[in-house]
Amino acid sequence: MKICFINPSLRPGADFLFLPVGLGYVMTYVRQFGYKFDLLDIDAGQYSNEYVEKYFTENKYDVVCMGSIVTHYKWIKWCVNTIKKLQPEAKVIVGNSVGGSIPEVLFQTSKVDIVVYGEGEVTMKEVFDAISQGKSFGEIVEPHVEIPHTNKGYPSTIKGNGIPGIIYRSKDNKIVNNGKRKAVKNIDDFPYPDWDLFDMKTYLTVNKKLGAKNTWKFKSKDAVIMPINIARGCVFKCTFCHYVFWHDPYRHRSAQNVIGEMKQNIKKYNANFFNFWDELSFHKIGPTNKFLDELLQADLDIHFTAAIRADLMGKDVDAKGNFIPREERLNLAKKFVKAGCVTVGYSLESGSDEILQAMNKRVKQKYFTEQVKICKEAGLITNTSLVMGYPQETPETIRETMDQLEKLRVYPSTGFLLPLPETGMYKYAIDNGYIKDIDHYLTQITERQDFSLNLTKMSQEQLKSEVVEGLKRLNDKFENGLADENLLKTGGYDAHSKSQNKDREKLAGGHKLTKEELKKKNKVNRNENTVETLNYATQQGTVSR
Ligand code: B12
Ligand code: SF4
Repeated sequence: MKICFINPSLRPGADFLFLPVGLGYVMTYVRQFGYKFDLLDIDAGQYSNEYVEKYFTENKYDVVCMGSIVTHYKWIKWCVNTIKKLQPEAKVIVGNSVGGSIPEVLFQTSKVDIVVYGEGEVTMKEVFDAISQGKSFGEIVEPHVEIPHTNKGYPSTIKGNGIPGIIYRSKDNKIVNNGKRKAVKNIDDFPYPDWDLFDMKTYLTVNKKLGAKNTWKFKSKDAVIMPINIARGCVFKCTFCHYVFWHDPYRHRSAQNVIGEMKQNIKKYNANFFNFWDELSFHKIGPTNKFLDELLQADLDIHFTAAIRADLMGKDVDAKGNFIPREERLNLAKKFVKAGCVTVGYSLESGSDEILQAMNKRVKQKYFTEQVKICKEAGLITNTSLVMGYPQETPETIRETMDQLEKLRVYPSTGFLLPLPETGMYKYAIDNGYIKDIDHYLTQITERQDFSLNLTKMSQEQLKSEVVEGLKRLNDKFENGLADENLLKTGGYDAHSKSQNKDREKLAGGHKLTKEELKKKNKVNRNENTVETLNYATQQGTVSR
């Protein structure tokens, strides 16, 4: 059986290249069972659509697999249909949220054969087994049961029994939904992604050019950055958020397992900077302390970044109502720094408690304030984002949010509400007529810095200008020197930390740039894929959502 995996390019032309962790896991997992495959790495190769078309004209496969974030729908649809036009007999499989969160749509607008819902490793192995052994994917449940969904106007999938975690096109063109697969309990059981499957020379060289900011163990330019996934899913369900492990329990790898993977990548690739690519790397103070103790004991001499929430160190009671003294929370922040943590990402999202409640964020803005203060005291940089434009948003709530950031001297990664499939806000937008043509909507969404829908009572222009004015105020106050067009898309320039910890700059051996130099540095590259894209509010070496 000839198999090809495709790694699409979410941000063609971007300065950074991110190793695709999910794909790495899936490929490494299936290889254990003897499956061999080719990889068409469009991101690393920066291949054009013409190249892809030529590639599939010249190379024939039995199975072609790809996955991406749902914002890449337009390209995935094109790619699936191109392959099916050139090789109608090949089975085309789509995973990640561009498959699992919109199967009703993708099956109508493309000729996709199988969509993988949720965690991909075991499902893919079972699908490969079935295809290679000529077995069926399952049976339709009789009488037909339609699975409810929010994608109004698109036919429902029909309940099936068979390989869990897939939705497939049957021989008579029925779209059969085998339901969700139970997530793997212990994610330590997965083999570490084998990065030798990718062109590591390219990945490491591209990222090396830019280095990482705020390192103190080594010079920023000497950073060798690699991603690692230490936890899957999240304990919460915010109404603007979606991730593929949405229906799975929150699972954390053991510290020893994570350290094992780090050691391997330190040895193989000289990695010294790890991005914890999780929805939520650390959730509770006790287990976080334990994890960091083990990391410290391993003495790896590395830097890392992690995803947390404002309540980890900003809330003084635990879930059972027990008081957590400030000192204990400050000690945790100090331990993060001692273990090599450069920044922690946790989001204010909004400075209005009413909006935070509408988001089901289950944090209050006062936790954020407290946590920023604690992190500053410990020397830990805050990387935060905003979601602007909930239906409750007004000029006052925007000012309230910016006022809070101004007081705390934190420059945010700002995005507009981007209702993504399977989220509460997507349902709201469809039910209230904001999204009328789903295919069109999905085709034009990309980055959250680019406006998608206005759900507020303000005009779109007012909403945008209130947000931009607020950012301009912060930019001037903090002397970040961002040009107007970079207030939202900060160009990878480290505006978050710049205003927070000037000492780090000295440690890293940098010099203070003049406003003119900064403006030059902050040139925006546009993603060719759409009109205005790229999340430029990311700190160099880290990602931000
Ligand atoms: C790294 C990352 C990025 C990187 C992607 C780089 C890359 N090549 O992977 C970058 C920085 C480009 C990025 C951008 C964005 N991101 Co992002 N990102 C992440 C992050 C932090 C880690 C992804 C990861 O490695 N996960 C770990 C692996 C194990 O999980 P996984 O990728 O889901 O893979 C599993 C399954 O999806 C499936 N699978 C994956 N690939 C494949 C392929 C096949 C063939 C199959 C069968 C299965 C399969 O199996 C895997 C293993 O179980 C996640 C948070 C998270 N932890 O997922 C957010 C996340 C994926 N991003 C998100 C968002 C919203 C965005 C942006 C839209 C944000 C923005 N700025 O506007 C942009 C998209 C930009 C665009 N142009 O379209 C959301 C996704 C929302 C959604 N509905 O899908 C997430 C979940 C964060 C969140 N909770 O909001 N992101
Ligand atoms: S926004 Fe953060 S806290 Fe909320 S559900 Fe998503 S990952 Fe979890």
